[in-house]
Amino acid sequence: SSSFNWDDPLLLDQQLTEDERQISEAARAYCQNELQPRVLSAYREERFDRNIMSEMGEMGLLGATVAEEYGGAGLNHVAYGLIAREVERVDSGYRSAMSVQSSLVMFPIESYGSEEQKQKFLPKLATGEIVGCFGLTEPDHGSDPGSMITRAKKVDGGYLLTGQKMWITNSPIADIAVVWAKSEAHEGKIRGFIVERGTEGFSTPKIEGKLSLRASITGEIVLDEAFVPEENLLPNASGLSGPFGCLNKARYGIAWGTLGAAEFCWHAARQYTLDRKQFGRPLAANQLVQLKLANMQTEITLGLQAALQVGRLMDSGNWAPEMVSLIKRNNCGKALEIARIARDMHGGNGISDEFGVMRHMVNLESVNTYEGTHDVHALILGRAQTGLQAFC
Ligand code: TGC
Ligand code: FAD
Repeated sequence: SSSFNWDDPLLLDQQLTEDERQISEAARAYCQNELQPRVLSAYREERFDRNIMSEMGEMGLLGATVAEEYGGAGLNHVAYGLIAREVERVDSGYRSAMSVQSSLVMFPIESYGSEEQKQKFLPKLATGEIVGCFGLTEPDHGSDPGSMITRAKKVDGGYLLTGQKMWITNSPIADIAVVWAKSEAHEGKIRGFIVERGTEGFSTPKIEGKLSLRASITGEIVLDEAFVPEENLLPNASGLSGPFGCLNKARYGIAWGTLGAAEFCWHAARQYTLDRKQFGRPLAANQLVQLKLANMQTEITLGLQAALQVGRLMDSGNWAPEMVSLIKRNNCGKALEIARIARDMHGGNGISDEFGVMRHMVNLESVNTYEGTHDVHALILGRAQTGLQAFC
């Protein structure tokens, strides 16, 4: 028998390849050395530091799974997940910025784009020289994006886009936006358009006053007859499967990322209750406290194994979107619960931003909502096992 690692009970580390382990360690070093020291003030000031995109690009953390010929890192899905876990260990907002660039902007251009689009945009997105965003959600159409009203009207040489997108990560600083709209010239089907900054009729007002993901920048996309040339239409995506194809990748990354946040909260709660004495002994000596720590350890360990398994299945091409719904839903929900309990275990100190647990807790509220809410993923799983559609 071998000894028990309290912080890696089922030996996840040993299930990784040497390359995966090295990528994870390099990502952790960057995140702990460069991101962790900045997050407190960024969060207080509700500010996203644009340099982070260039730094991540330099580290090879953007477009991890994108082919090397387009500037990506050509890594597997497990490596991408490990990166998300390290970034979100610091803050879900930083992971959001990374996810959107990698899974929601680079992935669709690589998968659905023309050769010219790939060559024009991917290398610059990979280095962080340009930033992208993904516009699917609208003010009146969130869980039900199929009912979107944003329209593309065919004109000479391209399309005029009109509509509004809401709650768009990175939109105020984005150089390009992948916007999903119903195209009249394509039988009203949803198509993807690359809208470039500087386009007349395209603006991206910032959303202020967020109590969650304050170190990430979020905005709207307003399209008022914004002209998109024909060459910026994504040729190889038609219908909702286009945006959902991207969401599968991003949701998968979130399943790993949220457990990075949960690990931070668990480790913080363990250390805090070991250090803090009440009634003459460490809080960690109490049965109720140990029960909470054991629950955290169990949920995180199981969730990581599930994420690893889905990653391996993605890498072997043997996966289904419902698997991603299962781990996105479970891991977000469990991480949120763990963060809430860690906050409680810190007592009064838990509400101070200096301890980080409440920041993670309120961040995870957003993560539990975006990319398909916790309940929407339950309905996807319910449909998959009953054959009955419960959305409407
Ligand atoms: P439904 O009838 O289920 O499907 C319509 C078409 O889409 C296809 N499809 C998928 N394709 C690939 N992967 C998936 N996961 C897919 N799910 C569905 C499906 O095969 C069908 O294709 P076709 O060719 O037959 O037409 O569509 P529905 O309208 O009934 O959908 C219901 C529901 C609830 C499943 C769906 O609308 C949903 O998932 N809603 C959640 C919306 C969502 O996730 N929005 C995310 C916005 S982006 C974001 O939040 C980014 S945050 C990023 C960050 O900061 O990190
Ligand atoms: P609604 O769909 O109105 O849902 C409200 C509540 O109703 C939820 O609890 C939901 O579970 C429940 N509900 C909905 N339908 C049903 C049903 N049929 N049965 C039972 N319950 C139901 N979108 C993008 O396109 N790009 C981005 O980059 C992006 N970034 C985001 C960043 C942040 C910080 C946030 C908060 C959101 C972001 N989103 C983005 C939007 C996000 O994807 C949506 O908020 C999410 O899909 C939910 O949509 P909604 O907010 O309209 O909620």
